[in-house]
Amino acid sequence: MVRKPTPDDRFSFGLWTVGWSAQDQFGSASRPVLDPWEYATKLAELGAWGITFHDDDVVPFGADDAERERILTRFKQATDDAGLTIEMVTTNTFSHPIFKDGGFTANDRSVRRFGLRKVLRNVDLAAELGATTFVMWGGREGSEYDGVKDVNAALDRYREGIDTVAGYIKDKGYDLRIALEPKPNEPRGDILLPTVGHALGFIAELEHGDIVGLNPETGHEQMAGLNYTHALAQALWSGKLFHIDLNGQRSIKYDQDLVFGHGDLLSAFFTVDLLENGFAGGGPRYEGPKHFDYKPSRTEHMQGVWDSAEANMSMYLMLAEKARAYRADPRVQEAFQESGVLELSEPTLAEGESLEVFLADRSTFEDFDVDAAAARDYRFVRLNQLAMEHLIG
Ligand code: GLT
Ligand code: MN
Ligand code: MN
Repeated sequence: MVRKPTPDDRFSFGLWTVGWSAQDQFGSASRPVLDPWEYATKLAELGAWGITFHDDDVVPFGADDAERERILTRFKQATDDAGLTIEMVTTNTFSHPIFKDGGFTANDRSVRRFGLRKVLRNVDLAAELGATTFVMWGGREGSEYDGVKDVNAALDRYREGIDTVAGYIKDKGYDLRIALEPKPNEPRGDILLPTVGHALGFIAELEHGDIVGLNPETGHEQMAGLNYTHALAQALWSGKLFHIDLNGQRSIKYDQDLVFGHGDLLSAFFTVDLLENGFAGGGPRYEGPKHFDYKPSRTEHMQGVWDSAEANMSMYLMLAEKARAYRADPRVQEAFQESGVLELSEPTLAEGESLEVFLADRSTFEDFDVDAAAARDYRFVRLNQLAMEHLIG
């Protein structure tokens, strides 16, 4: 039996996850759409701590100011009553046909100006509701055909857009940080900022990059054949892991958005191990919410929606318990030593060692016993088997 999640676990969900009525490219909706506050109330009952949403998840696109105010007041009341924290807010610049060629990087300048206004308006809302993260997933920023997009200009416009938003946040004094969410493709043939690495390179070119970081999603890195845990690790190392989207993906194919752990289970184990226990040798830790961005499968009706929401949290809690036992196991600690896992934290040059001294040290090269070093048995397989034992033994 897995214990019930509590607000102390800091699990949060996008409203668009449980709120997805399962309409896809091949079929119409398979479930009803509830009011936004109904999802919020139910998620809180299941033990979630937080909720996140796009502007359009709560207020229909194009609603007038009075309607917007009415809906938002009702939604805020429901989240307050349920004790839910609105930890992140994001903007939909991908659903409406106006954004078919992107929001910040559309070839049409009037669309870019409209997109920027939509985002800035939503930044005000995010700050008003007390959110501390503002995710930006540029799902339509990209192309299907290489000849139609001047990528140099597109990246200029992308930078202009993000810097304008970040500068606005600073001018207003909002306690808000932007988290870019990479994805390699879908809905565009190719999306700009396809992976965590691309996004880190982009952030380094920004004027206001200090308040811009990342929101890596499990399945999005895995769609590119990449290692999600390594992506989180590099984002942490760069001081840029601002938020996470946990879910499941089984290999390189369309974006599955499965329940966390229902894709690559071993990878999910090491993701949780990193989030809960940190790096083996210490270092930066992720302190933010555990946010799930999944889609209840189209086969599910309403009970299936709640079952799957619960499954995300249960998977995380089960893996967290196993990851703790793994690290506490004396055999694992001993294997860490033998495998040199902890040795990697020691700098290659000694403290204060000059390059001159290093080059003169014959024991490192001229007199070094290469054969002995080459014969070292790292025994990584044994260490990995211990992880497997904790995971499924
Ligand atoms: C959309 C996408 C997600 C993003 C959301 C935030 S929207 O559902 O598939 O990965 O996190 O914009
Ligand atoms: Mn996804
Ligand atoms: Mn996501």
